Amino acid sequence: MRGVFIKAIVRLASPNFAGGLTTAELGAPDYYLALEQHAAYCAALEQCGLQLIMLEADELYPDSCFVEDAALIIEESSADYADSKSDNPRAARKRAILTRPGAPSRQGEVVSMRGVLSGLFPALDEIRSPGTVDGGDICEAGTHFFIGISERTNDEGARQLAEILTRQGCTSSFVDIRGVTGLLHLKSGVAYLGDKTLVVTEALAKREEFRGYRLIHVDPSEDYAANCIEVNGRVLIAAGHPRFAAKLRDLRYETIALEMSEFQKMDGGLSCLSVRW
Ligand code: CIR
Repeated sequence: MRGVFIKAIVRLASPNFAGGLTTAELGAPDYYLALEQHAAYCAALEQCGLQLIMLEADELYPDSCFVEDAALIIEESSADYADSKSDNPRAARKRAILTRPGAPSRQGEVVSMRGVLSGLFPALDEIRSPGTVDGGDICEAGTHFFIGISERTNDEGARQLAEILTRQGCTSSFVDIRGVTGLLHLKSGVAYLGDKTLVVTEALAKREEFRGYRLIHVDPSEDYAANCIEVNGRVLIAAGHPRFAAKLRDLRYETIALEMSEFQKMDGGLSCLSVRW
């Protein structure tokens, strides 16, 4: 069973946010509008019941508001836990994993993430050199994790992560997205909504790795919408994607649409603005 999300880490964009990495060619983001959009994003997470841990902006790392890339929190799924007599099975034991972002300009983001997570979790796992992993390449689907091999997440990083996941009783499979046009991260093209259901772009829809899942296809004109997040029964989606919004509505999902234009200009999506657990 997928547990309830109770907390999330978010970080404010810094005034030099526009100096981060991007391939989007959508122009420079407006910092003040980004702050407004971020505030709406945070409010939506709170509306879904999450308690937020808000980190200060960090000018040393213009991409650091994309906190998802620096860490991952997983639920242990060991036999011990499954058999436990806890009266609250949803209060699962969680473990934190520090990643090692693939872009050299982002690797230092892990330092402050380590400080935050070590105050919240008794022990941290971590990806070590020469492995690299961006959190955006990790798609949790219950106790299974799809790990994207991308320009940011290399084979060694994926191997280390798979090993950590196995130790926690989870399974994983690799999805090589190198060469798929327009996909920075795996989760730029796939999202898990619970109940063995994945949202996928056409570029990923036929992948063998996703067989056995119910697929919700994103219209190619709305690829950016694939990066959506399910939070405690609601789905946060990027505003401005009417076909996708209608499709989810028809499937009886409750959605919250959020303006993401300024983050999209920096190749960011909804998932990357928070670490949720
Ligand atoms: C980067 O290129 O690393 C940032 N400008 C955007 C990161 C987006 N992260 C994500 O989708 N998980």
